[in-house]
Amino acid sequence: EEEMVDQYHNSEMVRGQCGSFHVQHVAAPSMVVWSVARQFDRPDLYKRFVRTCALRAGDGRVPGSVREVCVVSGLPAETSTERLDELDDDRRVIRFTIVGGDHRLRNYRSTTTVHDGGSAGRAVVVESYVVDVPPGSTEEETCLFVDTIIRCNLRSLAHVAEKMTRSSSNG
Ligand code: A8S
Repeated sequence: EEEMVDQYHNSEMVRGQCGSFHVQHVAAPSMVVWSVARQFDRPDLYKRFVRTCALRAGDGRVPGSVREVCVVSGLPAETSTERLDELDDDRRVIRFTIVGGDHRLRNYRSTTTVHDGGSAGRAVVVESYVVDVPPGSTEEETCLFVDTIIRCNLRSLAHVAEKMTRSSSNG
């Protein structure tokens, strides 16, 4: 039964994995939010834990592009190797998989979508992920860790897009 429910609600999650999703409202046009979120080679535009990022394969737009991210000190990791799975400018979808690095997030896959927010100049961002629960950790610990990072990233994305919108309308 549990398996059927899991399968029904999240067809991509298998045993030993956990995942969640977050919704962020933004006071900026979805086009502006997407212009930031779509830049696979520039996660540092809004991800505050990213110190540097370099492309290792592809151009950052073609699926299979690979980026190597170095994160700020004080985290339980230094680097992460991440592959672009999909970048769709029409549907405003970006998906990537973490394929390496000195951290514990094995098989981390995330999907971020940007939507119109219902009224003019407003957007909604949805980010979901699935990741293996590392040996010796619980689902709760794993999700708490990832959720904290994602909430931080989404708030920062909102701030960046809102700031871009204010500065372009104020001249
Ligand atoms: C993202 C999402 C995550 C990034 C995690 C979850 C990470 O960059 C950080 C700390 C870690 O221990 C793992 O969209 C890793 O970037 C901030 C280095 C992968």
